[in-house]
Amino acid sequence: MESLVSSGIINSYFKKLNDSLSADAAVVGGGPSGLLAAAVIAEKGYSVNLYERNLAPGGGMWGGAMMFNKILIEENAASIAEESGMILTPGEKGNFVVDSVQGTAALINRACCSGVRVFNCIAVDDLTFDNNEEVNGVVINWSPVLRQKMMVDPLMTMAEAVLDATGHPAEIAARLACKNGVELSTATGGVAGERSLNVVLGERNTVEFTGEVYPGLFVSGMSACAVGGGYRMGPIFGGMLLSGSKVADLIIERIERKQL
Ligand code: 48H
Repeated sequence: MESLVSSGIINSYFKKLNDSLSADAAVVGGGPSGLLAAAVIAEKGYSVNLYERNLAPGGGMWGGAMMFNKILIEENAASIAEESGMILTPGEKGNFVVDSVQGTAALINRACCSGVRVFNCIAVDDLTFDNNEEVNGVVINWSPVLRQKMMVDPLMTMAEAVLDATGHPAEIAARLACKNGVELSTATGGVAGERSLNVVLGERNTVEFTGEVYPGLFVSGMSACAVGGGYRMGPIFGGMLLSGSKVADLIIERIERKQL
């Protein structure tokens, strides 16, 4: 029995890993925007790998605000939240309140049930390039290996589209720009940097700056805000869902173009 337990896990994990070596989309970061984008792309029948550095996906949504575990969702994102299985309670001025633990669990569940291959405890450390012209994959390693700075080489998995959904640090877009000296399609040609807090502008900026910043590399959520130079917005999450939904459509368009 003991060896059956081990072989059950090893065989199914390695099958998942092997199947993931070439995917339609690779999502870096399992916060709300990455989880939603991954789910929507997978629901259209495309293969999606999602890499999350931490043990649990969910990013900054679990903790609500200052660990008061409630978040706000605006009216214009309520239908996405509901479709994702979140329980919405009417709040003030058309906004809704969601229990952050229930809301985060619902998004993770939607992604898993739609067939997204979720790899937790794995971080994306770099990107792969096709002739320095487009991003076409990710370089991955175990998070503990990277945290311990162990000298262990990574593995690579290929994808038609890569999404930087790494939140405030916009790690992947920043790495692409700084390691390769390439220009991103932003006002500054690089990662412009996040601005201070303004709820209305921050929510608007998040969606506005969501998109393809280099051929094959897309940004969503706080990463889009940081790359485009947008405001932060505090514990309100409608913009993250709208951004995830927008970037999913853009990535699907790219996948369909590449597959013609
Ligand atoms: C693998 C990685 C890597 C890597 C990071 O920050 P997130 O929750 O992302 P978003 O943008 O979907 O949501 C932002 C929201 O949570 C938030 O912070 C808000 C609304 N802030 C407003 C404010 O004013 O502060 O999640 C990003 C995820 C995390 O789980 C990271 O662990 C993960 O990405 N991650 N995973 N490889 N290189 N870098």
